[in-house]
Amino acid sequence: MIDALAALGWSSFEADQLDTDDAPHTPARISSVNRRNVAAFSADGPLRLVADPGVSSATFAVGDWVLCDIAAAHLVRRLDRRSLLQRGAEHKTGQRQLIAANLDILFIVTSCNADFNVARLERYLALAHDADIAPAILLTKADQTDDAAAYIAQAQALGDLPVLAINAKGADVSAVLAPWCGPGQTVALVGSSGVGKTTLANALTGRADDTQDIREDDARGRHTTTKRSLHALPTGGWLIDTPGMRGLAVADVTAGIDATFPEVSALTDACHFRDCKHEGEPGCAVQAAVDAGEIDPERVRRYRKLRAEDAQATESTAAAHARKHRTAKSGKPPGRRR
Ligand SMILES: Nc1nc2c(ncn2[C@@H]2O[C@H](COP(=O)(O)OP(=O)(O)OP(=O)(O)O)[C@@H](O)[C@H]2O)c(=O)[nH]1
Ligand SMILES: [Mg+2]
Repeated sequence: MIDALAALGWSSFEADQLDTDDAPHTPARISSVNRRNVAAFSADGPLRLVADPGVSSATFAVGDWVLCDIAAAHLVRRLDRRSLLQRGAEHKTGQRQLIAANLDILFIVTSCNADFNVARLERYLALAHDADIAPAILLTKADQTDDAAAYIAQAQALGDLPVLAINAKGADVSAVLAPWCGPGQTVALVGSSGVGKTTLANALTGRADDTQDIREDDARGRHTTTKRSLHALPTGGWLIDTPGMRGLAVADVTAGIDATFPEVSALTDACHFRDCKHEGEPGCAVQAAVDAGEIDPERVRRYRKLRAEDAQATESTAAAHARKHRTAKSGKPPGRRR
């Protein structure tokens, strides 16, 4: 039983959360989240589980560990997460969107074509760093460019992390990615639609999930994958495929942004003003480093932009929470005004 759970990625982190009341319940790992139920794997195989009424499916993420009552197909409770990848709310609902839980590695996928965008990669890196998930950048479609080296160099400039240029349809892809896919490891593929996430997932899992050609004119994908899903890898790890993401808002990931731009964030303590925005204030250490040619002004510009967006989103999330709290206290249904 323990071995079968370990094969699902169960570790002492989860085991330590169990107490005697949990004895009748079975651990399971969520493999997909549906509107009314969740699919999961227990040590004995796949299950469908329903949570208590009033507990929204949106509070669960693919990769979550839960305890369940198998006979009743009931999801009893979720265990704490080792890590959680989430992105900022797109419609100012104050609710962040859960992407995947209990990840060890984040494969940030982009292609050696018009999809490649340094600012977007930095957003993914900020989310990964904030969640303490080790990122790696996969540059697909290396077989369709004469200049993979230029893409590799730009990606490698983003930090000390693995950068791999690959042909997702090539025969050697599983062997190249095997070091990140071993027993106990959970890895997720994220990136825009059409970059080859499912092509990679199929190569790694041996499945044959749908993939689709991208548009010729702008290299954009067609949003083929519509659900996040967890799959076993023959190498002993677990892989989460995700739908292509359009927007990637940041919210409440200040530490992640600082970790993504270490050469900039390391200087900010030396600025004269504690709340320096690095926009030309006197005594700004960041500006001084730019003037001395020590750091890249474009990186500073993108750092400032992300920090500003993060601060604004964090503020509006806090305001939305406060509103909800007030509504709950007053007993009035949300959204109704008299
Ligand atoms: N030549 C080549 N084609 C690739 C490579 N990776 C993916 N493709 C092709 O790109 C297209 C899109 O691949 P998908 O795997 O569907 O992309 P996706 O990222 O899963 O897209 P969504 O599900 O929409 O998010 C398919 O036609 C793939 O065959 C690659 O490395 N080289
Ligand atoms: Mg896909």
